[in-house]
Amino acid sequence: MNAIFKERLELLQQEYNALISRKNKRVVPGNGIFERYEYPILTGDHAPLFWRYDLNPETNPLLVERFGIHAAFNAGAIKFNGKYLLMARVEGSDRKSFFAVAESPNGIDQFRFWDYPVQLPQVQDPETNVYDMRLTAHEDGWIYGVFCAEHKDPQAADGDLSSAIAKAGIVRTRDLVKWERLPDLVSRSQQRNVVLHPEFVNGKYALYTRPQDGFIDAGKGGGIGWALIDDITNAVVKDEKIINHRYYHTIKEVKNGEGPHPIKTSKGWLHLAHGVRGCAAGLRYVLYMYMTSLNDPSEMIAEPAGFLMAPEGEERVGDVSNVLFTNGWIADDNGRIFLYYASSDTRMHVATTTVERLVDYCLNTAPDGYRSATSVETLTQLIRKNLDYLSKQQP
Ligand code: M1P
Repeated sequence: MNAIFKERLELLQQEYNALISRKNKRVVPGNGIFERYEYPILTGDHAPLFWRYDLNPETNPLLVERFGIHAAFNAGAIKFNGKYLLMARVEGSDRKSFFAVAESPNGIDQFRFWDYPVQLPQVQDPETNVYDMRLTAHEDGWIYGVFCAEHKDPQAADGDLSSAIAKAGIVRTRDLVKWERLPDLVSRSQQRNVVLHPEFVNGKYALYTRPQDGFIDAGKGGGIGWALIDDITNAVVKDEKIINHRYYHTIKEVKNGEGPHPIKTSKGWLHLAHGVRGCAAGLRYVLYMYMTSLNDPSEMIAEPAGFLMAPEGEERVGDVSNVLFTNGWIADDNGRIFLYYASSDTRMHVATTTVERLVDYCLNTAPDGYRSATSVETLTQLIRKNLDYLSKQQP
């Protein structure tokens, strides 16, 4: 082993070990709804050295990188055998993304990738790129992964090397190692952000969908859809209704999409989603919440105005800046929630909260009145209530 190789290897190992073992710090006091954490929990730098380097000094005497990985983001999440697992979208310098599982003992730090990325079985018409897997431990006993499978648009004009088609790919597993690929979802429109509900509804599988006119534009899609599926092994969207609409001058006027599958609580299903609006800086992606009924998970019962989380600080900058996106959260049996979110298509973060706090947020935050005047009215009511209360407290 030559001196350059040895020195570089030592430095790389030190840096990697420090990153993997770094303890995270909760940022307090926060807004009471959730707490952010100081450090991102998963990044491209978390990729093991044996993914990025040929570690044989004979074949790589200068120890230069052989496979660049620059981002780990938009992760599905699941608690499995007592460990907190993220199904990350890992992106290489070649722009292709793939799935890889990273595991943590506590959900907030020490995330470490499993040795190999997911070996995703291919379909007959193989996609170019895959991303944003939502994991659902379904009551049928399987763990499903639903993800975006992106193809070059076969109708694209000569010279158009950008137009693409988004479909929902579906896989299932019992151990998160061996995966069975099911046929892609059949739908009249393109689909992205498709999520499997964890329970049967009227004896059928239920999907949250996001019908879209084009690859980027949701167009007439209307919002987050809901479709009951007869057979998950040949999934076809026959009827689709919009359950969470987009509105003018809101955080989701351009598009929205279901995040991870909703969490069941005694007061209803808690939903986490992303909303998109346009501005001079481009598209701005934020996270928001809504709740649906226990009797009918497609029936809206509450939706606080505006966003739950928007990009802050370093979250605002990355490969696609001004983006927060989520497709994973974990609710522990004691009601603690680990909300996993990605910033700017680059890195993963965690925020912690509880079922109690999120239900309180959803049921006791005023809905959007869609006008400045209604916002002022809501604020004025709160101010008046507080000032009345405080004046009565004075000696
Ligand atoms: O770049 C921001 C996000 O854009 C897409 O989300 P949506 O379909 O809602 O526009 C996805 O490609 C997502 O992966 C990405 O984070």
